Amino acid sequence: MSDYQKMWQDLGMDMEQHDMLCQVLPSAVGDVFLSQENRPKSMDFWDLVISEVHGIRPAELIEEQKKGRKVFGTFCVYVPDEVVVAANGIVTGLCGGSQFWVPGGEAVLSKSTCPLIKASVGARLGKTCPFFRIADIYVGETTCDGKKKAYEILGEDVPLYVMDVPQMKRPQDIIKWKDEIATFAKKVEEFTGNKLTVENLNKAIHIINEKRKALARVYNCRKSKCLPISGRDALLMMQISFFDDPERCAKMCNRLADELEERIAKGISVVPEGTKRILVTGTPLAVPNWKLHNIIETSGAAVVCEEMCTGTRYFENLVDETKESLDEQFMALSERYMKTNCACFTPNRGRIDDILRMVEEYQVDGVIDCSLKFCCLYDTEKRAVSQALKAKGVPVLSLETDYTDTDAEQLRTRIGAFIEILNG
Ligand code: BJ8
Repeated sequence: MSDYQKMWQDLGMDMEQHDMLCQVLPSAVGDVFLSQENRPKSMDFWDLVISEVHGIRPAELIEEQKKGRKVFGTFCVYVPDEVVVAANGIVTGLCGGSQFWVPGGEAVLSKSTCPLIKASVGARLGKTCPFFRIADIYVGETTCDGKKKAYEILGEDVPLYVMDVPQMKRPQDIIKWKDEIATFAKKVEEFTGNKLTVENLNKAIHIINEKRKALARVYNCRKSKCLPISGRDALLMMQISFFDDPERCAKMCNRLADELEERIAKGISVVPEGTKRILVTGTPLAVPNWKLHNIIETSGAAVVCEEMCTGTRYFENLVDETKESLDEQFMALSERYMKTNCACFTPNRGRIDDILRMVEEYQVDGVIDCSLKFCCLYDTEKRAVSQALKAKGVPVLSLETDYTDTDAEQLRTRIGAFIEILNG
């Protein structure tokens, strides 16, 4: 990543610390991804992006900023990208997935905060992530308490806007979220200097829907008994989709889906017949958090689906493209986003129904429900998830982990034993 030294310096990054971070990435990419056999050729795009994750896309974002476009950094799949895209803005995900950033977050947050939040704050304060340096504004949201408080710190020296996410899904909550989207749209107009119109919002809705459809095509291929892509590769594609230009993302995912469909037709699988199929559910897996998938897939099973925000919650459900006024469009956005089943809602029966449906659709043999340490929302829902799965006779393993490697052997033992049971 040496070609980007000047860009990182200009961004005011801590070069010494950043060098240390960059040193660990190539070996992690090699170990987790490049060591796999029989990968789809179309993964070359994501291999390139991840190998220069702090270079290629940040350089593009800076070029776009020079043309006057604004970059919005987000932390949650509830923030409607469509509104930003309609105003010619750019959205980039900012959630931190590396242990490298956790101590920096711990310096200012309660230790009993989840690693995703600690890493995100550490990445900002430690000046070691270009995306945090580039974003012109951060968009937070009132999902979990940890995030709410972290935004107060994140917003100390960068513009920050927080969207107030409802806690329930009653009809009045859908209207409340619609109003919240309309208020956000005003902020986006003011910040970008561009007005939202029915036309540009419809175009943006279409762009993001096409991205969702392309991601869904890849996931549909994972439903096949002949498994054409590993869980690790699908996860990498998904993680990078949070940073990429949405139209290129759709193009690349469709290119991958073409190849996967062809593989299925030819009977090309990445795993031997009879390999146990795992659905992973729980908290999101931000880049470069590949620990769980790597352990599962190097223990003899295959991940075929993620019921996560870095998974099905990101692309399921489309926004109605037929609306003819901004008010109707905001309502259509609200209706789609409020179908996302995050554990911050009460009650959250929809997530259980999603998991049971996906077990069928993806021909799943067992479920691994994994939450990040100190995420009490997903940790508490484990009980309901496990009860519902057991009632249907689906084996389930509940786990908790963080970003360190200290529990890797213990996880490997528990996951290995679970797979052994599945193998009967
Ligand atoms: S819609 S899952 S992206 S909030 S793991 S930070 S919940 S303590 S990430 Fe999330 Fe939006 Fe929900 Fe999805 Fe808090 Fe839990 Fe940490 Fe979490």
